[in-house]
Amino acid sequence: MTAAELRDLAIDIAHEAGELAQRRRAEGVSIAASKSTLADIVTEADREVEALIRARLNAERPGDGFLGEETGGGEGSTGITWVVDPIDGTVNYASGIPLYAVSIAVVEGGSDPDRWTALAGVVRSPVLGETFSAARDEGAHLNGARLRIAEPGPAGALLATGFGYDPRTHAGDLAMVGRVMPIARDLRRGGSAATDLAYVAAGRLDGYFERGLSPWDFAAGSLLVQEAGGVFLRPETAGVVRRLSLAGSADLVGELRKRALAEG
Ligand code: LIP
Repeated sequence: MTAAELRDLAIDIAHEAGELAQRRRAEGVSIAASKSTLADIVTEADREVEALIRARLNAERPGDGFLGEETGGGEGSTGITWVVDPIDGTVNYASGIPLYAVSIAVVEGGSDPDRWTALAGVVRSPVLGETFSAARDEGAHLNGARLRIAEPGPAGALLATGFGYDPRTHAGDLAMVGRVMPIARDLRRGGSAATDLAYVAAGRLDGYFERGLSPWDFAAGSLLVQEAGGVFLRPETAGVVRRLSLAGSADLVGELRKRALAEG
């Protein structure tokens, strides 16, 4: 399958998965468990949506690998791996805040983000009816319309960020926000990294920065940004476990990197 064909398969599955997530939300959501911390929750819907995605991929692409937030990973035999966050923005979803997304990416070269090549990605926002999609070298689109990143205006950059589930990391993350704010016109914290990255690709946000994302949070959104003419970067810093993710124009990402990583 070509990258465009993989993208179109991901779109079809993301739409079905998004409809299931919406139905379960309307029926009432139950917390299934906490993961890394009390704040890091998983709902029964997260698990059910990931199972649906996995079943569809097993049927359509039986030899491919899979890396999902809720069920982990498995290497395939084709060199192709699907990287899935069934409901990105889980806390929003569980709280009834309609900003959540199904994120599905397909990569080649294994499931290490530092080594893979992303072939296609989809971020589906079911409540808003928005499908952000990209295929390598085919551009990024929102419901079929071509996307292009934005450059910050004279008032500064409209930025988004997020905070980890571990309260012990909040002080450091807030200090990083303080170092970045002098170049910002304002800051958004939407609660879904995949959506934030899709909004950078769409030019709704100028830039994004966050520490500690998981591969499934950024796998699709990073390709959207790149195919919309932007840069997605995860600088490696010795001894740093919660790596920084950056997205935006090349100039803005360079400035964000300098400020975010400065010792404060
Ligand atoms: C979430 C991200 C969010 C981040 C949260 C969490 P989840 O993903 O989308 O931006 O700040 O810590 O990682 O857990 O909802 O799939």
